[in-house]
Amino acid sequence: MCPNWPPPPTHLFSALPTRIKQCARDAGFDLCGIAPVRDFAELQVFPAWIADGKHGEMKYMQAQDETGELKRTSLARVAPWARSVIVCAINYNTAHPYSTQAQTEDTSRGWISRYAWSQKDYHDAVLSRLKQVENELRGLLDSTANWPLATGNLQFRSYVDTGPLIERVYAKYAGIGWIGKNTCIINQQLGSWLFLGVILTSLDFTKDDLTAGLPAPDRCGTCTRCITACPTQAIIAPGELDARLCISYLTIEKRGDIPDELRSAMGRHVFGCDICQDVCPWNRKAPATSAPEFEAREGLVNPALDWLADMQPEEFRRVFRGSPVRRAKLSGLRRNAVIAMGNSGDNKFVPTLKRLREDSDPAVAEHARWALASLDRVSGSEKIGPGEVLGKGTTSVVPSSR
Ligand code: B12
Ligand code: SF4
Ligand code: SF4
Repeated sequence: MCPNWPPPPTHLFSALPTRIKQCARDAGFDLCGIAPVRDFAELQVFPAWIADGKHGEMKYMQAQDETGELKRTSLARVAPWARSVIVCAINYNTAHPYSTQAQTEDTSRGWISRYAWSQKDYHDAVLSRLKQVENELRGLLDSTANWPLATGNLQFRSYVDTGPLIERVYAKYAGIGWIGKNTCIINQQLGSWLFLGVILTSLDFTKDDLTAGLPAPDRCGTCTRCITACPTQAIIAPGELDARLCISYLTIEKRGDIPDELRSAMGRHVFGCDICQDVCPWNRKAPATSAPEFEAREGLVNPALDWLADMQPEEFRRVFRGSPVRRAKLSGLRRNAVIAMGNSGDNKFVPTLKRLREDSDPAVAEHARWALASLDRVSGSEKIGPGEVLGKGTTSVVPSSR
């Protein structure tokens, strides 16, 4: 807020956090809180995380300001006008089994993570709701008599993922939930199937709203289920993830080759990973969402691996129009499906994989060769080279946590 402008009337200002939370509820959010802009202690570990290369190929995480500092370490530097961050969260859980439950044992099918089944990409679904909150807030302030502050002088900026901030740290200090050992924000009532969205604002609540900046208490206690269940040991310490090892990163962000030593542990995950949330006790009774955009698209819960591995560009565009799965690109999705075939222990995929090892996409071809060798290892004496004898072996090599 411009320092020369008078502050808004006290009665409006003290009521504002409640009004904002009401606007968020009206827009369909399940949770809303307000955090002050601060250089919180959790942000101080970020430079070392980047210096160690734990962000892998996600170059945007390294973005720096003109002084050479990492943008994400200090919102105060990159958005000096911002005083508070309104954090909104929406439940995306749908009533389908978890990846760790027995229903996924059909070895011819893979796993797309829960957040990506949706009818609509969460970036759009959450951003449109944030804009609604922003507009209602502007309207509310505009219509307030006796406060000559045109809302043009107030600043708001809404982000879903793309802002120069680590949303989970602000969510913690807005009271949305605690940062679990799996690094996810967990709410005591709703669990962790939450999307976050933030509105940076020049409104300064720190003096007026005593609840601003109060973190939700950590309720992980002595539990370490997520750390133990992670098939790639990507959670290297409580609250610390090496993204390069995370199946979510490997299947969504990583282009080209997946490191050989990680492929087996990826099981049949073809896009994202839910294991460290599936095993979390706080998700045992997680309620289902009422937002229609997050209902699952047909065919995406436990998708057939041969369907994905053979998908053509036209079908990919049609099936995944407006879906977060587009992020992996067709090449990445087919590569992931081929790895999953290699991990299925199911020899029925051998003919498909033999065809795909000659695929014009080098990533698909290379991983198909690996998958054939992997099936060969699992089926023991059964041969799959030229002149092979195909057996019926179906030993499962999915992660033990499934
Ligand atoms: C890059 C990214 C990823 C990367 C890296 C994830 C990661 N943990 O860093 C990959 C591709 C692996 C990923 C995966 C997923 N992601 Co993601 N991702 C992001 C993104 C864009 C940036 C996150 C980031 O800055 N990471 C950098 C690291 C260093 O930060 P951090 O893990 O948040 O760590 C902080 C805390 O852990 C804190 N901390 C907490 N406890 C402790 C304890 C100690 C001792 C210390 C020192 C520090 C500390 O310190 C860190 C800050 O420096 C955010 C959106 C955003 N702009 O924030 C979404 C976001 C975090 N992702 C989200 C989701 C849904 C997922 C997946 C569930 C998707 C899926 N099913 O596959 C998985 C979850 C995997 C996991 N266990 O984290 C949601 C999380 C919602 C929630 N409930 O928490 C977000 C917020 C997107 C959104 N707008 O809703 N993601
Ligand atoms: S998302 Fe999967 S791979 Fe990544 S930390 Fe969680 S369990 Fe491990
Ligand atoms: S599984 Fe246990 S340790 Fe991991 S986030 Fe959930 S409560 Fe915390």
